[in-house]
Amino acid sequence: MKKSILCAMAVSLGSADASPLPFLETFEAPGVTNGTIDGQNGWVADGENADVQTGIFHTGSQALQMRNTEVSHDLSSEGSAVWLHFQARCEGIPDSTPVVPADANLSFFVNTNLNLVVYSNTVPVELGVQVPTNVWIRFDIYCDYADLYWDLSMNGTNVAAGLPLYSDSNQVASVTFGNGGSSPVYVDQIDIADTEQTAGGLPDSDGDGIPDWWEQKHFGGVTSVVAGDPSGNDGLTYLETYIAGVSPTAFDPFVVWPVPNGNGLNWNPVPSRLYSAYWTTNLMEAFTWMEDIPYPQSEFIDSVHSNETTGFYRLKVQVQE
Ligand SMILES: [Ca+2]
Ligand SMILES: [Ca+2]
Repeated sequence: MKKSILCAMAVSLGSADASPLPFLETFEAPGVTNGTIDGQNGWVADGENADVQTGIFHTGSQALQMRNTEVSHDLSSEGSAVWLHFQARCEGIPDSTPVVPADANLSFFVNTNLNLVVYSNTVPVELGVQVPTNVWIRFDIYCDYADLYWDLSMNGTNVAAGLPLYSDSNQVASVTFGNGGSSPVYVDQIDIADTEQTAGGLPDSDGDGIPDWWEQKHFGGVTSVVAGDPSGNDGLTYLETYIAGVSPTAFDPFVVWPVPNGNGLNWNPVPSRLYSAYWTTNLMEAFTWMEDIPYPQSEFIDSVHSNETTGFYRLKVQVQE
């Protein structure tokens, strides 16, 4: 049976050699070498041609080329959400419609009209979104296993949000890419994580600094909040609650507490955040920068002012880029 799944995330039983998230696949040496991907770096290919090649790539000097094949990789995750992004490139028009496996959580594909088709639960929905050929396209997926929905963006623009998951699994266990046609599909820069990864940028449809996934998760639409408006959390703006990683709807302070001898701070760190510690001896004076502390560190120890009896710390938090 021909399958032309461009991307399907399917759940299967986790295996002993499943890769823990985050999982990054660049298709570069020495991780993988030229030739079939089957058996390299944990990938399993089912079909004719699934090759790492050097002719067409997005980043580095190699990418995966697929024809009449499916490739999958086992994953293991402790998280309740998955952020997936990758680059894909279709060289021709797909000539078949894929069969989505019953254990898939979410699935989308490019149909024979070059339109995107997403699965809303078990129902395929053709979007009015044309997929260009012979050009690299970035796809971003947010999959929420707590609230059982997923979002899809193409080239940074949301094209579907809040779609119910195909099955009620509560963890990702594998990812599958496929192309049932004989015209090549290329894939590169696959990045799958179960914490927010802001380094490559996240889709932000209204450009307000709060990514789509967060607006969708908390307020049911990717452009639902105005970043500078007051949230339901004690006077913080929505943007501030996103950055600090606290509730935007209820009182939920970001708590910083002193280390036992008082010469430093502890806090609960949020993924993809950079914390900066500042000091002043007098609140009438400006604070002086002391140190930057990236996630997952959660402590600042002040070796400069350890002999001083009074002073004030300030902890600044920003999103890592
Ligand atoms: Ca590459
Ligand atoms: Ca936004």
